[in-house]
Amino acid sequence: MPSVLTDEKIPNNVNLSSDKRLQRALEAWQPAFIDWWKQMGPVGWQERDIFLRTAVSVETDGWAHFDYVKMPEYRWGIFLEPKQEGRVHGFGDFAGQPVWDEVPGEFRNMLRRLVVTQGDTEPASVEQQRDLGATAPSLYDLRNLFQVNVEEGRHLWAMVYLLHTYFGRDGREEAEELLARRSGDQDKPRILGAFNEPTAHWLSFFMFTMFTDRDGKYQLSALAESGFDPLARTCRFMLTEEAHHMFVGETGVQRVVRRSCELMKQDPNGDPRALGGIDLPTVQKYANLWYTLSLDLFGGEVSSNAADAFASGLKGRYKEDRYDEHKLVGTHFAMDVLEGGKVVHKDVPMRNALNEVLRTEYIKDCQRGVDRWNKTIKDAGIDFELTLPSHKFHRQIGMWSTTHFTPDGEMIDQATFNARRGEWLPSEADEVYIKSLMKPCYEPGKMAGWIAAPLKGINNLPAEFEYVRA
Ligand code: BYC
Ligand code: FE
Ligand code: FE
Repeated sequence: MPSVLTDEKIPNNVNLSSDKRLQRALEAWQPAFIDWWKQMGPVGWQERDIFLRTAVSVETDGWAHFDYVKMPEYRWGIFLEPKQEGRVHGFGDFAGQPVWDEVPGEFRNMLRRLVVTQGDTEPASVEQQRDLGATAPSLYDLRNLFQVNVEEGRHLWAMVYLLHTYFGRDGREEAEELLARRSGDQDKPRILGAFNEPTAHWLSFFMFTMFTDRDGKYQLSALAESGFDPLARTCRFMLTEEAHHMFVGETGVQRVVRRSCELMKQDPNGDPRALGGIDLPTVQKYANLWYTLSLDLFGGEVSSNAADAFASGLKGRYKEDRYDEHKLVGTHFAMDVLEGGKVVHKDVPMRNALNEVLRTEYIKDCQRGVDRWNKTIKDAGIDFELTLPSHKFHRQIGMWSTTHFTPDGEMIDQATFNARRGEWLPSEADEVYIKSLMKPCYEPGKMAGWIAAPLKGINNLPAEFEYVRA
């Protein structure tokens, strides 16, 4: 296992200097990445010292180094988990056979598409979040935003490493394209729906990191099972960083909720908006929005792409080890489907149902987070419960996208949906109201009025630490 060479242009644990051609190709991509970062990354703050975590190795204790750094000087590196000798395919048609260190010709296109799709989401999220530095509720939050941003940048590096190393010329072209598409752009949008949606304020940012980064956790976990070993190894390490992104989202919303409860008790009419807070029904609407946009990221309910990716050993299930059976031939998944305009519960061949299987695991994980928000509300003595809407509600991908449902999962016509949309999803007025609250609060230890302080700071530092230096 080569150790990390931090004096190299590109920090890495893949012995990059032993492959001069690859090293040169990546060193040629590096300035393009920095240009993209300066153009499309966080607006402002680029010359400021930010207290950031940098991955410096993959050792469980000690992989992260915390210090002040200017973002453009962040040491984006390439880190793969160590190779496990003798690793075999854990699922699919090749189960039990040795994993691949090179791309098998017959699966090259499918694999490239998976890597490109994964890679595309990383810079997309940075683009979506680029204006948020103007309105952070505290220096603690500002720092967390930038932490997420630089690590999504590193995740882009992880995928570009795979493209350059294993896909030759078209891999290099794809790597350039990853810097050319733009979130929300009419002509060259990012690949997946949610990554073209505006994240115009901090409530959307927290919902995004709660729900959309959590899709990342599940997709990366499925790719971490891959029989293409370099993909598995790189995704495993990406998951280590991902945990913090979801922490930012879950605790961010939790702090909004806590503050909302405090203000409800302070206001004579129990209305947090009267005191500059965010009311819980509005929190619910933003949860509905970002949860459903994120459900779309799992793809169609019945998918031959998913079946092919599993069969060929490229993409497994969440924690494949927990299952007894890894071939999934002749087995079925019982799920709701739309047939002749009606919802019916039926058995679908398992391999074709794997997007839905992964989505089902994701839903359970989201629910655990929502339960923790509800505990905060209950502990405050407020009678209100946040819920996850039905997986059929407000879908834009898959079979449920062809008709309309209430958050309770009841089928309705389009007119009814349109008439009631504002009860369930953020309205223009909600968006205007939330944006009106977004005033920066940049004194160490101070918090904007619409959000509670965090319970503790970063890396055992106090919450009032100067996370971004003036
Ligand atoms: N939007 O067979 P189907 C993260 C397309 S997040 C637009 O149903 P499949 C992160 C699909 O491409 C994790 N198009 O689905 C989070 C296909 O198009 P073509 C990202 C969509 O292929 C926060 C057609 O519909 N990683 O890391 O089984 C911050 C039929 O597709 C969408 C991955 O996604 C959509 N939502 O599944 C930063 C892992 N959904 O080929 C980062 C890699 C589907 O007919 N990607 N389509 O033109 C995959 O595994 C799969 O591509 C998907 C789609 C799960 C996304
Ligand atoms: Fe990521
Ligand atoms: Fe993330």
